[in-house]
Amino acid sequence: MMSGIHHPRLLFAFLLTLTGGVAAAVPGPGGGLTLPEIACPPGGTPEGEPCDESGQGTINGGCNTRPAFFMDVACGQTLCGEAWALGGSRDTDNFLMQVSGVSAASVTLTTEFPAVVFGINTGRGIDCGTSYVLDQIEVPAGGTGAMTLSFPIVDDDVLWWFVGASIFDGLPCGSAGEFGNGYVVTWSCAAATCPEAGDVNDDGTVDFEDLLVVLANVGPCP
Ligand SMILES: [Ca+2]
Ligand SMILES: [Ca+2]
Repeated sequence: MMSGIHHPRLLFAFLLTLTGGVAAAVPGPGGGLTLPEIACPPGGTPEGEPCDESGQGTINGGCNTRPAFFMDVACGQTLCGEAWALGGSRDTDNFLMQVSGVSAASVTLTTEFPAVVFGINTGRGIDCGTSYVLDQIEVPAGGTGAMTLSFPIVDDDVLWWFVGASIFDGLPCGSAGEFGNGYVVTWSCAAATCPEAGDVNDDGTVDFEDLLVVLANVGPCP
């Protein structure tokens, strides 16, 4: 559950895309059709939280645990995780990312189960009462989805990502149900660029050096 997380307030321009198709089902061991398992790509970071329907654990339960637990992630990182949903509850995987100096942050999710991703504004601190969803995507089982948040969007330099099932039942651990438990999520960021008008000396930074150039050229144009 995302108790304490407010609904979206659109304070920014954003791009939202669903990419790729849904993977084709293949014959399973029991003769029925099943979706192919998603492999963790080389370099992928394991989530490190065991699939356990009895609770949220102490790794990344976010606001569903007291105290709230988060995993730190970084731009360029790929993480391989698992999630469950059973009897009205679901696993919640929450990640914090430093986003200072970037113009956009993107997330791509490939999932074995119906999933949802939230990009959450931390509101000058990790606060389960004041943080709110900036944007979200739902990704079908066997599918891949992506979302880009364009800056300036946050009033802090930390962005909070939530990954979990979009269902609250029918996803036991051990891929024992209709769906698998695995997902792969990748983050990427675009570096912030200076406004061209202010970067007078074209060195990629707007600073006092630019002001000096302006002051040295004060006066009527020839
Ligand atoms: Ca998990
Ligand atoms: Ca979790």
